[in-house]
Amino acid sequence: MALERLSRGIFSSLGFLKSRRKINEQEMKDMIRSLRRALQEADFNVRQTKEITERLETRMREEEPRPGINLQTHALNILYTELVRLLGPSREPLPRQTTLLMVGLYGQGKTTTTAKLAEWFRRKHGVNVGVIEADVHRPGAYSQLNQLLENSSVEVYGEPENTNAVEIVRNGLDAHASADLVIIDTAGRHQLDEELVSELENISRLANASERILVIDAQVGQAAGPVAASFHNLAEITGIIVTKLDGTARGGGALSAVAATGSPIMYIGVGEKVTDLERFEGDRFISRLLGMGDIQGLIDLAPEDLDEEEAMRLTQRMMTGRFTLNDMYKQMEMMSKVGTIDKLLSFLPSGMLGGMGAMSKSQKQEMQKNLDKYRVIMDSMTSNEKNDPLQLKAERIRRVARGSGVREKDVRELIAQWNRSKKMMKGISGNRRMNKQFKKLMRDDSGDLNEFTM
Ligand SMILES: Nc1nc2c(ncn2[C@@H]2O[C@H](COP(=O)(O)OP(=O)(O)OP(=O)(O)O)[C@@H](O)[C@H]2O)c(=O)[nH]1
Ligand SMILES: [Mg+2]
Repeated sequence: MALERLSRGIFSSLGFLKSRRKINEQEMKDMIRSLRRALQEADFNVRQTKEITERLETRMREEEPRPGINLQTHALNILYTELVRLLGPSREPLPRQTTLLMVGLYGQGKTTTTAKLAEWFRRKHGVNVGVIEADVHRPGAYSQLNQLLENSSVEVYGEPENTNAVEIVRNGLDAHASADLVIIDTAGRHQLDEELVSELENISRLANASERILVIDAQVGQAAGPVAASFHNLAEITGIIVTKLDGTARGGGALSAVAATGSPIMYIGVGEKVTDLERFEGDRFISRLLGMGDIQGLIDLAPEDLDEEEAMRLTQRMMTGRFTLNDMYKQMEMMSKVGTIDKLLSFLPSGMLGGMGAMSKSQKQEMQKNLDKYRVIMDSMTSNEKNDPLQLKAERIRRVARGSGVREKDVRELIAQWNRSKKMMKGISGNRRMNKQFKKLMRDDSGDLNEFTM
């Protein structure tokens, strides 16, 4: 799998930078050359490869690494931000007066994703969704779509006996005239052959869809760029959905699809069920694509004033399951120094901290608010109490609440949160993969970089 090689390629290109603060001209040249190869092998197109390596070189020449940060980490952080930038911001289709045309090659997940999107808009936006099955080539496409949506109120339009896709779309649009959102599933092929091209052109012209969405399997790799380019020529793609990201593929080829169409990735498919659809988040995608040291990233992201030793000590305590309210407090302080939780979370593997990385934006904002509140409450506690919050009985809880100007419920909530975090930390320390990664991190400079992937 080409993508699995990316992280290995990057780490071997940058490996020599570990424990270095300076490099010479020749080393820079060699590094860029080897990085270029790694990116190309991992499905990046020539233009992207050139752009990324040039930006890296420029920034490495212009930007001094922060004190205490070695050049490798510096370079990795630059690469990370450049890749996120390359992906661009994501967006969602509007939930009203919208027609989505789903296109893509054979077996990429169009029909499944049509059902997923229909359910997504019905559930999340409460709108009236209708779907049209316009695939007249795959036998059983209509019943497949019906089956996927059998427990949903989404209306499925299809004419399983009709072989004229354009006609079906015309009738379907009439049938769904009152729907807020209509999604049209089309036929796939191994290749974009002439028949499919003219059929798609006709459907596209008739439907005058507001969004033309390319569905692309995460495993396609190198082919993603050219495939996306040809569909773009045909139907002017406005958005991309990458499917099967629950598998082993990391989906780097999708970056070429972004480049070829100039359109954002909107969602990702993470399973076969109708609910297995997620909003696309570029930063998490890149972390996953690079498969690189998340804990390391978390620590290195902190500004100079963050005590690295303290961060290490904390992480170590987290990993051993010893975790007092004081530790949580420090962890929170650290978070606030790092800046937004968002940034911090993007560096955590999604299993860590109970899948906090998968929280929605509003959940994250909620958490940020809680942090401020918790901090005030903890200021009213003795350090003994912070070491063992379970000693706080009703009377003390009342006084702490009064002392910090919050409700008793808030104090109890803080204790409950600590209890949950503590349990999670225990879970993490019991997770062998995380533990292994952590031990490598602690070994510091002697560790073998190539093994640093998750
Ligand atoms: N694991 C996983 N499987 C998926 C995902 N999306 C689709 N699939 C599976 O991929 C296979 C093909 O999906 P379809 O939705 O039939 O693909 P299609 O593009 O409509 O295929 P054609 O109509 O034959 O061109 C099915 O077995 C799906 O269950 C995903 O996100 N994750
Ligand atoms: Mg299909």
